[in-house]
Amino acid sequence: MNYRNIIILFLTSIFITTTFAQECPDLDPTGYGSCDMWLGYGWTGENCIGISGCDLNGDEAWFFQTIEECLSSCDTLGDLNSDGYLDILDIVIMVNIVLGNITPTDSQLWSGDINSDDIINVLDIIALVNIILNSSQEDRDTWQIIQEDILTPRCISCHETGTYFAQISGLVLTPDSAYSQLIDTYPTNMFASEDGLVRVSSDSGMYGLQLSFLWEKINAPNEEHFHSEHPFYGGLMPLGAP
Ligand code: HEC
Ligand SMILES: [Ca+2]
Ligand SMILES: [Ca+2]
Repeated sequence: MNYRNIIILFLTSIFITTTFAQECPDLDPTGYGSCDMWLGYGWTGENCIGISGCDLNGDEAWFFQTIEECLSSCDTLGDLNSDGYLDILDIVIMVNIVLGNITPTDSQLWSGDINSDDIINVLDIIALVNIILNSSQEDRDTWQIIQEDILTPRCISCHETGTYFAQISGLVLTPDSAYSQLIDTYPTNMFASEDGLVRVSSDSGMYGLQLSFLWEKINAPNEEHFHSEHPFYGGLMPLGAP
């Protein structure tokens, strides 16, 4: 897998979602009485934490000796926000960890290290994107998937020739023009353009990602940064979505 295609891969995985069954029940750490007796590590739904109490209430199967044992039994590789789905939200969190914008929790350190080499880096991002893509059993090429699954249903209601929104954004995302309008082109937004961003950079790896305005426009967990540091970059896309 080539680093050069990471952004395209990244885009591809938007709105493709993989579901799986969560293994362990969510324990309530305050639910075992007010004694100080050490019970073990248990899964709370987001993380594995140490739990004390008076007795195990019949939950002995869900308490573990070490945090690693707990994470590997209860957490899911790739599910960084622990919502039971593998999707773009997990990729966005992982990218923000790699960029140093988010300090990962124990659970994220475990679930984000897809290739088990004890660090989270661009290789894990590629691995996660691959897991998500492979699960959807695609035989279309990447750009076709982006166009048919993302741009056409989610974006062209506004970004279509002749609409007012296409006019003010200067961006048309219908199949005949999306690729040529996105890759290595300058944004209409003059603040982003002056900052040296292109819409989607074909530069390699994380550097290309940081140069891409589209990344800024869809990186929802980073919304605060987006609005405070770039007050003139416009709205997050798709505009008006939750
Ligand atoms: C409800 C209408 C609407 C939808 C849906 C929408 N956009 Fe936009 N888009 C706009 C408007 C309006 C602008 C210009 C103002 C701004 O940047 O906020 C814009 C600007 C942009 C820009 C910056 C263009 C530039 O060069 O300055 C990008 C990139 C973008 N949209 C991508 C997308 C993508 C990708 C989607 C689908 C996931 C999408 N938009 C969905 C209305 C929309
Ligand atoms: Ca998830
Ligand atoms: Ca790793």
